[in-house]
Amino acid sequence: MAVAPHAPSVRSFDVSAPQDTWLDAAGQALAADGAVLLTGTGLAGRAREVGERMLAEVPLLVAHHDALMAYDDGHMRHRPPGGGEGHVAAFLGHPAVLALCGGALPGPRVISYHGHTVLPGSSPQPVHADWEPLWPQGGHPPFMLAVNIALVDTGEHNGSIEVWPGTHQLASQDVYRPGSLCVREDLLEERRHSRPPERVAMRPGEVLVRDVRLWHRGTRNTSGTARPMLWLLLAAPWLRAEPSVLLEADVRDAVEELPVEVAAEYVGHPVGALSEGEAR
Ligand SMILES: O=C(O)CCC(=O)C(=O)O
Repeated sequence: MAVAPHAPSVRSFDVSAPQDTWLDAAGQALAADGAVLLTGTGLAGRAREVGERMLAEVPLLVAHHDALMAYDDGHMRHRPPGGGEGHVAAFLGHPAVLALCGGALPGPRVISYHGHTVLPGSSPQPVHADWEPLWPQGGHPPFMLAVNIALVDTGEHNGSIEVWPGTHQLASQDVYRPGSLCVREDLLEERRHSRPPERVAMRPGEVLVRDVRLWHRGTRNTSGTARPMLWLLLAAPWLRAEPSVLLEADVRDAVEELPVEVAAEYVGHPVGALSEGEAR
């Protein structure tokens, strides 16, 4: 069957340029495609450092595989380091990310600070959304954005994320398999022909901002090394959702100075892969 013409790939914007040269176009691309990639963030060094720390925790993830698994084998929920050495304030308060997210979602609140690590030999996840629409028939403006920050070079070899551009606009309760946020197979087949999915290659420190309704999935990591990534949720201030941001007390001042509200719980013990609330 011939593949119908479709819009170009997920667009990428170099945010080291002045904001007035990219912000409007990035906002429009986010609204139309449901995802945009931000490059030139200046986060590369800190991202690599945190990536190293998270890679050192991989044996813990393997030991607690079933408790930490998200959807399928090898896709691990992985809480990032929550203290000063985790560069938390830099990741939660990046000005370009906040400008873009704040345009789509006035006054957002960070309600989740987590990570995903894809282990070598992972099975692809089912295509899913991260959040259900606010009401059954959907068709409403964005209410929550997911922010993925790459910590290592991420490509087809080590499980780059797959996204289905434009599908945030299709969100309704009829899209998912019963009792889940996994997209119905017949709809995937249909969509594949009108606008196929894409893999998003990312360099350390690059940021993928996506509408939580966008169809996406973690893929197979065929390299011999795990692939960590950060995953934040920024929600409209009026949304009622249980926050999950666990941070160490030493970063409290820096986080509270950020120009974004962070729904954090601060604790007096180290925060990492197996912190409170995670598998033991
Ligand atoms: O880590 C990834 O590449 C995507 C993971 C994901 O979508 C999930 O676990 O919900």
